[in-house]
This record gives sequence, C-alpha cells and structure tokens, in this order.
Amino acid sequence: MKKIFSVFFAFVLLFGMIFSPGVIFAKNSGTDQYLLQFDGNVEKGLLKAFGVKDSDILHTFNLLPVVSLNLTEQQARGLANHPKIKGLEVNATVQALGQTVPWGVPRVQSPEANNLGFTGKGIKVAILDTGIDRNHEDLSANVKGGFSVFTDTANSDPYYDGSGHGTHVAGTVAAVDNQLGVIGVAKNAELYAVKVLNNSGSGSYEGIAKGIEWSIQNGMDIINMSLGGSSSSSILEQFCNLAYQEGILVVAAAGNSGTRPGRGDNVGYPAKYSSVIAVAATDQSDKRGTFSSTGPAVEISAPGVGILSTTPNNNYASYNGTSMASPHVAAVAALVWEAKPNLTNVELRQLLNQTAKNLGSATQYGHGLVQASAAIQY
Ligand SMILES: [Ca+2]
Ligand SMILES: [Ca+2]
Repeated sequence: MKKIFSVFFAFVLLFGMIFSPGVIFAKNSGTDQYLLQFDGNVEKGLLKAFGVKDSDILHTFNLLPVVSLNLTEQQARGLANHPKIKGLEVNATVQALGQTVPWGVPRVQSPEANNLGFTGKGIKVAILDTGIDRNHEDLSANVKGGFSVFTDTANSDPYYDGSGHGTHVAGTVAAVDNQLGVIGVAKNAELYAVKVLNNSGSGSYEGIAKGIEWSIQNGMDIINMSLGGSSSSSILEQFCNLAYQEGILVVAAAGNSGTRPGRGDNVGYPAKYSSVIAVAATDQSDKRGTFSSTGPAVEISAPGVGILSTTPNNNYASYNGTSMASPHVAAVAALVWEAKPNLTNVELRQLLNQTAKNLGSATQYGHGLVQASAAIQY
C-alpha cells in the first residue's frame, strides 16, 4: 500500500468579499444605515416629512446628492418610492478583496514570468492524486478533463476529492487569477484530474501505472505525482520511463521521510527513479522543511511549508509537505515550456536544474530552488 506523503493540516482561511448592494431593505425592527441619493439637490425637508430626525442624518456628501442616514424599514420603503429619490441602498459592509498570493508563487518567480507574457497557457498538467474538485470557484476555469482508476462509486469520479489533497496540489499549479482565494504558479495551465488515490489518500502502484498510461494516451505535457511509497516497483519504473521517453516531464514529491539533521537516503518512489524529478520542500527562509527527504536522488527544491491553496467546497487551507513542493516545479515547468516550446522534456529538465538558485547541500536541496524567469531568460 502506498500512502500520500502526509499532509499536516494547519488552518483554514476564509476570504472576505464585497457585498452586492442590491438589497434595499434591511429586515429588523429598529433602524439600519442606508445611503440615499436624491434626484436633484439634497432636501432635508423631505426627510423630515418622513419622520427622519436630524440626529439620524449621519453624513451629507459634497460631490453627489447623497446622504448616509439611519432609517426604519417603513421610512426606507416610503423614501424608495418617492419621485425625488434616485436610489436607496443598505450601507453594506466592505472588506478587502480576497485574492491572496501564497508566498511560494513569487518565490519561484511566477510574477516575473507573467510579466514576460507566460502563464502556462496551453500546457496540460496531469495531477495524479485524490481527484480535483472542479466546481471550486478558483479552479473550475482550468480543469479541462480527468479520469479515475477506481470503479467503486465513492472513488470513480475524478472530480470528487474526498481527501482535499489533490485539490490543494491543483491550486498550487493553476488556481485562477480572479480576485478570489489564491493564485497558482501557472495561472492559465490546463489541469487534468487523474484520480489514482482514493478518498483516504491511498492507492496502488497498479493505479499509478494506469494513471501514467492515461496521461501518455491523452497527450499530457507534464505529470505531477505528489505521492510515493518506500518500496520500488520495476513495473512502475517502466511506466515512468515510458512517459519520459514519450516526451512528458515527470515530477514527483521526494517524500516526507527526512530526518531533522537532514542526513540519510530516504527519497521515495517514484521520485527516486532517474526518469522522475524528485522535489524537496523549503520554507520561507529557503531552508529545508525538516520532514523533507534527503539523499542523492533529490534533484530540485520548491516551497513546501505553510502553502496556502484550494481545498474542496470553495475552501482554502495551508498544508506542509513535499506534496506541496512538487506542484511548484510542475507549474514552473509549464511556464518555461510555454516560453520555450521547442525544448524537449530532457532539455527542459536540464534548464530547470541549471537555473535553480543554489541553496547548499545537494543531498538536501538538489540543484536548489526552482526559478521560472531565470529559466525563461536563460
Ligand atoms: Ca484566485
Ligand atoms: Ca529521480
């Protein structure tokens, strides 16, 4: 049995939104604050006629004939229908718009790549995981297809993610730039939900092989596998090799089996195979997450500590893990491939490695922190 590299749940953030000022009448027995616009000049006499006291007139604007005031529901209804009143609105609560840029997005130079004109457009990224909630407000525009390796009712829908893991990984790659929630590293990349892990986050090497096969047959450009196990499988390795030979860039989480001092060889499979890029996790200080696996197979690093992304049912949460680092690399690869479409997958891999920012120990960080614009401009 294979297990998702564990996810340490941190906290859920709720995002504020602007209230639509379409509701005219507040529903309670006392008064509520309104914004009232006159058709012409402000006439306080009219307000008096409706029984509005001076003390309930809170502010009179200078540039438009608008007053803010307290009204009962009855006063509001009466004024709203008066010919000298142009409009009446509840003074709604306003909060800052909700799109947060997760720290990993600028750390891998996504905004610079965007400024150069590259957003991952046209690049197909298969997320081999627990599925993707394609109804998510911050993903639906980018989820273009999917497939489940399971046949049981609970797991046969690739767009049902009972775990949240796959939806989180997908958001790091390509959450939409829409003033909601978060933004992905490659905000216009195409996401494909390939469900190879069930709603508990478990799967088999057979299932992963099926997901790779589907990805080859359906023309995927990049495969992200934020999953792994500790035992090797010759068959799984052959499927990874096949995808790589077919021109797909194959990216996987290095594993969360690291030791605190960062010694030892504990990268998992499939990341350990030579055809697969093993991604280590770093924190906001560009230091290795203490869980991040180490060893000669570590190839490159990316943010994986305190990563805010999408979770099912329009939620957002912050997770830790090399599972969160791998999609940063997959997404940077999408940005660079859009910019340099003539590169083979082998050349792209080499370019990402050669332009990564050196962070020190190769067995902990590989070539270092993946950098989108450095690779694009190389
Ligand atoms: Ca968004
Ligand atoms: Ca490898």
